[in-house]
Amino acid sequence: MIDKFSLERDGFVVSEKVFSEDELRSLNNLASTIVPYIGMCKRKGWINNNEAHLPDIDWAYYWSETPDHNTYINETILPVLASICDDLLGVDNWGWQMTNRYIISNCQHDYPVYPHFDAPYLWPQKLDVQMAKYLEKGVLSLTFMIPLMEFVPENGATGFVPGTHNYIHDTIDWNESQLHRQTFFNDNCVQPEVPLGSFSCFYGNCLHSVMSNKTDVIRRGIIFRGIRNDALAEMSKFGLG
Ligand SMILES: O=C(O)CCC(=O)C(=O)O
Repeated sequence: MIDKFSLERDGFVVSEKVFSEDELRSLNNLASTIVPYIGMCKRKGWINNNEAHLPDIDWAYYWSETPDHNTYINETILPVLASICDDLLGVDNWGWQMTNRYIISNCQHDYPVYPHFDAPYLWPQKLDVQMAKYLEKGVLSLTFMIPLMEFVPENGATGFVPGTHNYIHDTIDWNESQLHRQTFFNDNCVQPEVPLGSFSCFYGNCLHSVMSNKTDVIRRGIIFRGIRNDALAEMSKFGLG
């Protein structure tokens, strides 16, 4: 890992170049053909999976499903990421979040930030489930973002607030505290560059957000998330994705 940021200290880190740039460019071409699943429309706000396939949506950003049968993903990318999960979450102590393997396409926009935590730290549909408060202490999830083109601040490289993973956050008043969180985020976030061939890895409880893309090129990245087994079991008990 490049040592400008530290997973332990900051909650996120950028890897060295480990993946083939040509393969990632091919994946970017493939990703451009996959229909949106959900996302944020500049004029209409949140668009769910009933409407996302419709043509002419003025997207700020959207998610589409990662292809299941891609050889480079399955035989090269996932094994690299799995070995990191083995190290940090424990061999046989974690699994992939299968319902949330997305390509995020960040279009040209200046939409407000949406700082958030990832599963299993935040369930916007069930805010009373706060696993960080009652499961055994330790890392509950690791999110990986594999850029399909270089991530730089101009095209909306993911924003993070360093060190936020060190706290147990109360999410009950999530909706009411959104404006305060946006201000806090805008005042404190950093946007590490992630070269093509590298990836970012962050704890699910490190506050982060999709950022505005000031270029006219859609910035895509693939997201995978490893989650500790006890949290996966809770998710299945509560019917959470
Ligand atoms: O696209 C990004 O930079 C961040 C995406 C993200 O936070 C998410 O999909 O939950």
